Amino acid sequence: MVIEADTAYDSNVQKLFGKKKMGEILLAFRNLMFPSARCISSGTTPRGRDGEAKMRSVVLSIVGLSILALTVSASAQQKDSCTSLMDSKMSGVEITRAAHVDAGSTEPNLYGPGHSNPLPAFCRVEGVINRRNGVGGEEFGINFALAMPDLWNGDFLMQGGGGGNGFVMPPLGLTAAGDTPGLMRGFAVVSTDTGHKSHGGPFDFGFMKDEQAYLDFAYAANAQVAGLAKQIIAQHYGKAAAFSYFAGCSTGGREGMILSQRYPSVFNGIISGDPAMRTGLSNLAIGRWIPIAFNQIAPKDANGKPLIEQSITGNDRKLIMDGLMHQCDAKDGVADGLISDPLACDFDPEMLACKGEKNDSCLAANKAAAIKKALGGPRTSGGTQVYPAFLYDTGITGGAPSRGLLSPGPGIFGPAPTDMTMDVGKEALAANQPLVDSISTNLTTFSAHGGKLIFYHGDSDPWFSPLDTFGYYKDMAAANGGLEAVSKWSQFYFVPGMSHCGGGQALDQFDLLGAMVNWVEKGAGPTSVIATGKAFPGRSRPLCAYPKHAQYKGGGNPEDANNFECR
Ligand SMILES: [Ca+2]
Repeated sequence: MVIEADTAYDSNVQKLFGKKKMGEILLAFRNLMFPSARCISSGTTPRGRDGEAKMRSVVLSIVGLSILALTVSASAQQKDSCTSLMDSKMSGVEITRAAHVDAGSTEPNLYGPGHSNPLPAFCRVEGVINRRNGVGGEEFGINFALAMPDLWNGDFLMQGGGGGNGFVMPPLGLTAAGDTPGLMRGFAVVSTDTGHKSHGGPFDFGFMKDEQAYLDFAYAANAQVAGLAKQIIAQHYGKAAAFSYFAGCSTGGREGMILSQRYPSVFNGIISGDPAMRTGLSNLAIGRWIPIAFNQIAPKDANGKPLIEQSITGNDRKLIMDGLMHQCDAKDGVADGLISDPLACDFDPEMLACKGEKNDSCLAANKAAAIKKALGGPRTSGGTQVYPAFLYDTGITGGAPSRGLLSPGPGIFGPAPTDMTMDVGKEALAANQPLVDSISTNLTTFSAHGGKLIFYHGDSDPWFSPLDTFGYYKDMAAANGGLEAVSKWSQFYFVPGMSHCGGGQALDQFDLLGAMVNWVEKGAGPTSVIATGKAFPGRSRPLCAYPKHAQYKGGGNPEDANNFECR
């Protein structure tokens, strides 16, 4: 059973990702996964709940030079403590590096030019858990990197992965951290490759042929690394981390869900963004159902193959976007290019269908029907929905790299299929991946110890439907006492316009990490956080927890979040 699911997943992934030029994949992946990398800031003092760190930061800011000696002394202690970690003896663990890094260093951006802004002083520990030889003699092992800042805020943050993992990303804690990554806030931050090395970019799933590597990626590695990181943190600082957090998007979002569902005691707070929650089924939707619907209306080449890129024209996309904005933009009180109440958007492409002869001001009836079918999500021949619809949002007509759903063609998912039909029921059965899918709703242990769980999802994510994550949230709420009870420890945020984990016509910079810390440590659950983004310079909006959305109050500058309320 497991092997079948495994093979199906592997082949789905190969179909979707297998033949794309690596440079384009890397660039697209960087844009999709690390949109906030450009915004890394430095120099922020730690939050300071930890007494020692707080005192140190306050004193430093007030007294200045005369205290430098104290800092140097503290730093010397940190350096000694750091290098001594090389001698740690932990079963199954090899520490391969333990070195103090002075303030001002940078981390390279693995997926493009540039690097982070200067980092604070920290102890960097690298190592590998369970180094072994697996299928084909290949060396496997769970590699990790842990950054422990000299000015520690007393807490631990694990950052999630992306794509097929296989890289140890710089442990900075960028996800949902606004413009101040976790390391700059004083968190000890860990990252991991979850048990294998990529041999071909962010979507190399070849490791899945090795059973243990598959299990490590599917669910097992993160909790092991978290446990080890906690040990090292306690050893280095002389006391345990007070609170533990996880934040990740895409595969990292899935990892967060897995941790809440299968390792409920490891983290106090988990932030899960655009989770790759059921990739077999989402791949079925975006890699099969949607393109096949468009193939059915596409012109054919001389060999009878559909020319999918011509199935929807630029004029069609303009008609749809104009119609969508006309129908839904102002529902939140202001026509501002953001559909802030996505669940209230009642756009239907068939509204635009030509009544008589086709002309430039209407959609051909067969196209309107195909678009409605495509975005309505895959259904079996009996009408059973196997994956949810996608939202009508501002990103659906977008171009590469985060190609919108109404811009079909080759892209990050590889060549589009040329099939004209599919058996949804049969393909959906093969698309379930019990070990990978993060769909269990029993969170009684997680919630009972005070765990907090925040979801966010870009309304224009072209890979995973926000309605799938939202559907999970509703199912999970129903299974745990209802939405009102669950909202005391779990929230869901729609992010208008946002593509996969960032980008799009969106305000994609928001500090859910800070909100989570307040919730866990002070008991104050957020009702909203402020969102900004380079797509709309000078604009801010509240990002509101479901069931509320940002609504313009009706007066005042509509660029200012203060003139909106969560309603
Ligand atoms: Ca609006």
